[in-house]
Amino acid sequence: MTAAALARLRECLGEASVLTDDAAVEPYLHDERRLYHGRTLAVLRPRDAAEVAAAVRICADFQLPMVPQGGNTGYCGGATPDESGREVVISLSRLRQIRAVDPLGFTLTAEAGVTLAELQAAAAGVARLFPLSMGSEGTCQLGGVLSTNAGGLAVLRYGTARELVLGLEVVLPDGRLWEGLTALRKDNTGYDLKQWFLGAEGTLGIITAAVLKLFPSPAAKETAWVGVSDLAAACNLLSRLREALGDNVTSFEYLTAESLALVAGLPGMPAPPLTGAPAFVLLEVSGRADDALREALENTLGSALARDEIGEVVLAASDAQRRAMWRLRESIPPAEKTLGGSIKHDVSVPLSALPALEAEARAGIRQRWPEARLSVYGHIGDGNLHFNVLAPAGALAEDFKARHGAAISALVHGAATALAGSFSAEHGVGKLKRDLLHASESPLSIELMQRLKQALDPVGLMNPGKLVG
Ligand code: 2HG
Ligand code: ZN
Repeated sequence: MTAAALARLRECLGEASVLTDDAAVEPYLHDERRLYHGRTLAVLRPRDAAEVAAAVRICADFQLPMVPQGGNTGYCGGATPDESGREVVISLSRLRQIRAVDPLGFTLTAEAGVTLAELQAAAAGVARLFPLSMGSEGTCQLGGVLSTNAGGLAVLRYGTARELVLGLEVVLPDGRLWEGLTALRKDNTGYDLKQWFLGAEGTLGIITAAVLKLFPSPAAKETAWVGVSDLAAACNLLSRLREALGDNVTSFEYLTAESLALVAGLPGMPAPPLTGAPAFVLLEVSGRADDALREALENTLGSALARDEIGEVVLAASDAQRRAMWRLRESIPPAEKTLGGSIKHDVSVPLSALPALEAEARAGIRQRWPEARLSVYGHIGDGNLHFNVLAPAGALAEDFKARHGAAISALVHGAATALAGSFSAEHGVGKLKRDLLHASESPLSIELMQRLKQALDPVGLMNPGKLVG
């Protein structure tokens, strides 16, 4: 039966688009963090939406479970097949067309396999901005970005991936193509169907293309690196900045000296613009050339300094210095990785509760694991903290994670829950946080999710074992 399925897939997609050779399928079998390693019946590499639809129809006919995969940069194992060897991986990386760019309508229509950096470049080519931005932008792909409702570094101003979508094209679990590629900004005609698939991690269908919102390209940008005593001081600065500069505040990242020290261990890193404070804010404001951003920023930072609310400040004097600041921030996850990885937490709470969250989690860790190293940073403007815990210096990372990971995560997630927070602000659920989802959401929320899943994928073939599937 599987031989017959493979024969049909080869006939439909062509030999070269159906990989079964061990070496060829290997890169598709594990996730970015190497938390999971699966097996697969075959990796399919369709070239367009019609081929995706045809492949899904064949898999549905043979009742083969399917795992959609994009750039494979996710953190929760949402795109990795299980160990049964029955699941078929459907790679979207050959859906590479930018189908349309409309500078007048401020939209861009692109296929699932286009990388985030390519989308940004296509928008910049017509003097527009596609604002989603994150460390993995060179390799992460649109389909995955939308399926995980990715966040990143400019959510404060522009929102998460979900908020940047006008229309979607989706292959449903039975192989039908839902053509929802509208570019309308107003369309009040019933349920907003595209929302079902955004952040659904490929459990309800496969996104093959999207119409995205573009924005005016900011002519001016100012970036600053500010020393702060703690997270409360950072939150206070954010509030002052927003009062003074409103929506010009584009990014507001918090990073502790602990995280910066990890980055310093990577080869070729620029020196931090300033050190000596317990924590730092990396902030960016952007707008029109005549917005007098620099002056407004200098005034706001100047009065905060005068009131002793912040420490030293460095304003980026060149684009090179600005890029160096961002490089330091974006190098925190790779720095953790070179040390054997961390026990990661991607928690969010209402912004005003952020200092309490950090204090609570720190105190708990210090009490039970006084030697553990911390790497705490995050997207403060979004109330989102990455509270990561590393093995004590000299200890074996794998061993520490295996022995203490569950208890440490229970502590950090417990602190977030007690403050009405979320255990997954931007990284999604996948396989990794499936149990947490069931434990944290109300029975009614889980029931509603399961009903939606049942309605769209009654046989349960689409990305099983992820989210509520
Ligand atoms: C970031 O903010 C990413 O850099 C990764 O969300 C966070 O690795 C992490 O814990
Ligand atoms: Zn993040």
